[in-house]
Amino acid sequence: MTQLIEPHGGILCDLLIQGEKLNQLKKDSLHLESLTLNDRQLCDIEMLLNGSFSPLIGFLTEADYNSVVNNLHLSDGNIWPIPITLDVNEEFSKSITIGDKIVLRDHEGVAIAIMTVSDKWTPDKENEAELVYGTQDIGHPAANYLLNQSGEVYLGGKLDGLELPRHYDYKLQRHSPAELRAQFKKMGWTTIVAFQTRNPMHRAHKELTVRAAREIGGNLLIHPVVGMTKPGDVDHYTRVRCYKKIMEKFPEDTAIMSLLPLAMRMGGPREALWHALIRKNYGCTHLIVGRDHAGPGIDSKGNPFYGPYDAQDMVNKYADEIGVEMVPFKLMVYVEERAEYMPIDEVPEDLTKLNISGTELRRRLDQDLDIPEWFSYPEVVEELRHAHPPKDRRGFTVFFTGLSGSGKSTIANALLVKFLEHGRRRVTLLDGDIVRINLSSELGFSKEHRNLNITRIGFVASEITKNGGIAICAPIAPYEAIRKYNRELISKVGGYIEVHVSTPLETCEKRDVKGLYAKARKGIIKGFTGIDDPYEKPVNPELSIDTSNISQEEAVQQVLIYLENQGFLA
Ligand code: PPS
Repeated sequence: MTQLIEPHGGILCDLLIQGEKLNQLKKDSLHLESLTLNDRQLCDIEMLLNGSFSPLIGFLTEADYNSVVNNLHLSDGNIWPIPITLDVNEEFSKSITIGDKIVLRDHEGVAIAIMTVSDKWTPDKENEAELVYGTQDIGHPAANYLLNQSGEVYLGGKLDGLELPRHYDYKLQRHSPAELRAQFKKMGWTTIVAFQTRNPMHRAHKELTVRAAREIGGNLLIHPVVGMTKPGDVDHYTRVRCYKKIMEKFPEDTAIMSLLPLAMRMGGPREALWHALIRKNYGCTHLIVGRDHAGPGIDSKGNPFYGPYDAQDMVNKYADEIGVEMVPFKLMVYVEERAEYMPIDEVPEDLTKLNISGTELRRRLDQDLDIPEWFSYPEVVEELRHAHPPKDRRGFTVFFTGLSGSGKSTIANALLVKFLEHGRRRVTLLDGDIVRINLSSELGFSKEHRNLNITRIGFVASEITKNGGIAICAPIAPYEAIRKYNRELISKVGGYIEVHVSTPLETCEKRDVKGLYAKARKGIIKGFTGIDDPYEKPVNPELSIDTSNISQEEAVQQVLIYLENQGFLA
């Protein structure tokens, strides 16, 4: 490890090994036990290796972990609020003995670092969730990771970096702390305020960052997180395109942008402190801390996880130790009569304050409504409209489920024809029979095979939906759990409409178009849905259609009316 000591920013660790030693370590790594890091661990290791997490020199040891969780400090007394731990499953942990070296790899198998394991322990995760995030509610992304996704055992130890995780996007906008410090030095910047963000920036953000820079008489670092943010956030590609447009609005040579590969925890007060330490490592002297900084919103009971100013209070409390000053964020509002932005607390009573919330912005994008120029720049809005087209141009899946002979395929085919007639949308039909020929020809009708069949349909439908198309699916899909899995997968990328074709078994059996019910009754076909294999009724379908007494046209009409009412059709 090398250490760089600069006038501000303090000690910077660089864990990347160079020269002959690197070649030797790469050779050694071939014979070591390997661990493939998950997305969050990859973000963490990049921040460790490039010095963003200085003074850490590896994943926390047990003593440091306990000290961080309980006291917000490492065992040597340095302030550090968030546990940076390497969680592994029990089986892997059993193959590791203290003193072992293991090689940590990315998803493609590239060796990123060698870790010398000095500690191995089973953490009390509930305690960690309570003390670090103040909650065990799994609506909190970090508590959820901790309690539901992370491995049972933590490994601690120092790292020898072989190479940084690779990025292929926005390479010129990514900097290590040392690179950014060097850049500041080259430009002669000595007082720098960082703006942390995980959202697109609009005029209010530009005004507030310019004010912050003016207040401290310094320059500005726009420092967006492009590692992991809150699930459901605008993707980082879209955000970076927006940030690039915003950067053109700052007075020349006053502000730069750099992308931060941090995996946020949404940890409110502790996270704000962490953000400050990270920015110090990047050579900043100040950090803007807003209302509810890094807050994850509300818990499952509808209460906010943190108070609006808890983060500011926490940064204030440790102001002497962190080496970075806070610039408290004032909510900026547009004052109509003055045609300018002002901090909300400075606006005279009789003037009109305007603001557009995130929810309202999404509604306007959904419905292709006006987004006023006082709120955002047309170039930024154009990027957002491109990434978030109005609902009637977004992809969606109509997922029919029901017994054999219930009429799913008939309605699905008729719906397909309606879209083709209209001719403005790309549409794919994934009927049960079509899928069983083309995607799932080797599968039978055991529970395992049916679930595999349905997840394949869900995967294809999610890809179609993600790319703005319409997927119409019509398998029996008899089990609720797997339907739920598909719903969650597809809802992340577009619309999802489950249609239960609820025609009763007696009617389906009477129809017996393929003669399969008769065979099932005689025991010639085994495990037939509705006869000797269950059909679990959908718990909360968007629509239920019983085709016993209605025509095919009427059934399709019901689906089209629903889609129209929900804004899916132009
Ligand atoms: S599943 O359960 O969703 O994977 O089924 P799916 O892919 O939709 O396939 C259902 C069609 O296969 C025929 N078939 C059976 N259905 C149910 N149970 C058993 N054991 C079975 N064996 C064959 C049946 O014709 C179904 O077609 P549809 O179009 O639904 O009538």
